[in-house]
Amino acid sequence: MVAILKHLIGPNVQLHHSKMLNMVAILKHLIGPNVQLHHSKMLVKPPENGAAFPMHQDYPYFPHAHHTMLAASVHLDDADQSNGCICVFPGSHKKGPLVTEKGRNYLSQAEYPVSSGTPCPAKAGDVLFFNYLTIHGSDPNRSDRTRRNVLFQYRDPLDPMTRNVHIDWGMGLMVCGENADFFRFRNDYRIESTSANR
Ligand SMILES: O=C(O)CCC(=O)C(=O)O
Repeated sequence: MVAILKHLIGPNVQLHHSKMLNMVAILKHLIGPNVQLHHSKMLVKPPENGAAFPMHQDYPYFPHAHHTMLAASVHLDDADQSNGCICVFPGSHKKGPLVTEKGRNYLSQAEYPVSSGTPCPAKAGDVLFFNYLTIHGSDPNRSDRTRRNVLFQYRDPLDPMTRNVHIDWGMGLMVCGENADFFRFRNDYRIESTSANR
């Protein structure tokens, strides 16, 4: 992670390293003593046409039994409403998993328009944490500034997935603590043969 941030932001690795230690402390506070990476991804909203994310919960993409999963969205650029910062419904994780639009993982846009969410403006380097049941989304980027985030999803290693979906290479890396299930539960990383990869 330090190497990626160094490449994207600049050479001040010492600063990022101390931020990483803070990040582990926050993850322990939110999840518990054992924290495991589920996956990471980078989001880039280019100027003027970066697409919107309709409001959704991350739960249906990778459902787990105990809902310990949370996102840590590391901002690489300043984000505000004009370049499509993340908007949330505070406290919505308490609603539990919600019904989604038919055949999609988004929530009803009539019931949950992005415009009724609470914007979370952030500076480059800020990290926004939210549970995977928190309703969130973002507007398009209407500015002339790129909006980039790296989004990490973390969980308690003893929180089992309830459907075998969203398997990523590298998932399962321990951030801190221990994985008492290491020998009992192993993800199946096989990529199924489809007409596309045959
Ligand atoms: O960063 C954003 O604008 C939202 C990303 C998001 O909701 C997601 O990846 O689940």
